[in-house]
Amino acid sequence: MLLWRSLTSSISWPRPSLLTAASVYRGRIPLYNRLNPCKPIAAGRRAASFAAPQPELVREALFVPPGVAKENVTVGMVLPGSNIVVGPYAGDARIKHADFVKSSSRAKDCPKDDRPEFAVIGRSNVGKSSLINALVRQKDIALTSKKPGKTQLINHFLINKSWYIVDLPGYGFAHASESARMDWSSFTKGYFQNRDTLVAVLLLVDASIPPQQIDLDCANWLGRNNIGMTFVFTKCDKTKGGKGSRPADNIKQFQELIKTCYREPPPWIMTSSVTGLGRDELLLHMSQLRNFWDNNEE
Ligand SMILES: Nc1nc2c(ncn2[C@@H]2O[C@H](COP(=O)(O)OP(=O)(O)OP(=O)(O)O)[C@@H](O)[C@H]2O)c(=O)[nH]1
Ligand SMILES: [Mg+2]
Repeated sequence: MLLWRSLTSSISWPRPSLLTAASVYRGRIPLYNRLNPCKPIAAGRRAASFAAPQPELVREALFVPPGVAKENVTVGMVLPGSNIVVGPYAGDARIKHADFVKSSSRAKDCPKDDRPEFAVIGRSNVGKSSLINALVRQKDIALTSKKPGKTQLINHFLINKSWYIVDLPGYGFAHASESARMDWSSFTKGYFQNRDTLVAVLLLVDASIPPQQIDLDCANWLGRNNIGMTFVFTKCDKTKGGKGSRPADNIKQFQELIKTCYREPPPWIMTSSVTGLGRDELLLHMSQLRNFWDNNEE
């Protein structure tokens, strides 16, 4: 577990990397669905995709999991819309059951068992609850709202009776110092520091708006506390209206801002809870994090 944490949260100052949304490939993004775990690609389509010219990989921008050597990575191993390489720990990513378990107001009230869990965090209104609903394909298992601040407690959802997804309250109301802003809720902080079963944090970032300082502060706080994270860009369907900038540009800018902070590029993925973009890919990534954790738990 410690090895994985150091891989996903290896924050260091300063060591530049080439982490930009557009720079994982120097060609076109590979076909969506190439690694969809639920729908294997038919032999004919597979053959056709191998025959197509392969874009050049920018290996320095990739998140390479344990069990994979960077020099052996091929385009087909990278999840579409992400920098995430799929390795030998990836497994069955399907969700067959999802049950709401409980809401807790304190870390010590959270379920006490040794099942692995993923925490979903981000600014209020970034789409945390919507992402959970999209992942489990249930409309309202997590409550959503147009008004920020809907989720006020730590909510545990049990998946396939074997692991948890946790919906946490959003941060981002106060205009205050970094430390004050990160103290968005003492119980949330307490949760991160005391939850031994935490496999990784999914840090959600709204791709429909330019980078926000508070998200960068949150990433830095997680990094300093050695908590593994995956950046999940939300609302990637919002290509029109808003403040005029497009998700791809916002993601690129965000990555420019964080790229000097990491020894190895952290995993990132583009999603939309409206269109389902990135759903299967994110679940596959979570399966490899989970399986690695299961196999290396101390
Ligand atoms: N277009 C679009 N809208 C989204 C997406 N995800 C969430 N939303 C909308 O964003 C709003 C906030 O979504 P929530 O899922 O409640 O956000 P949250 O992060 O859980 O918010 P809090 O619980 O208040 O912290 C809702 O109106 C959602 O419909 C997305 O991928 N695309
Ligand atoms: Mg919510």
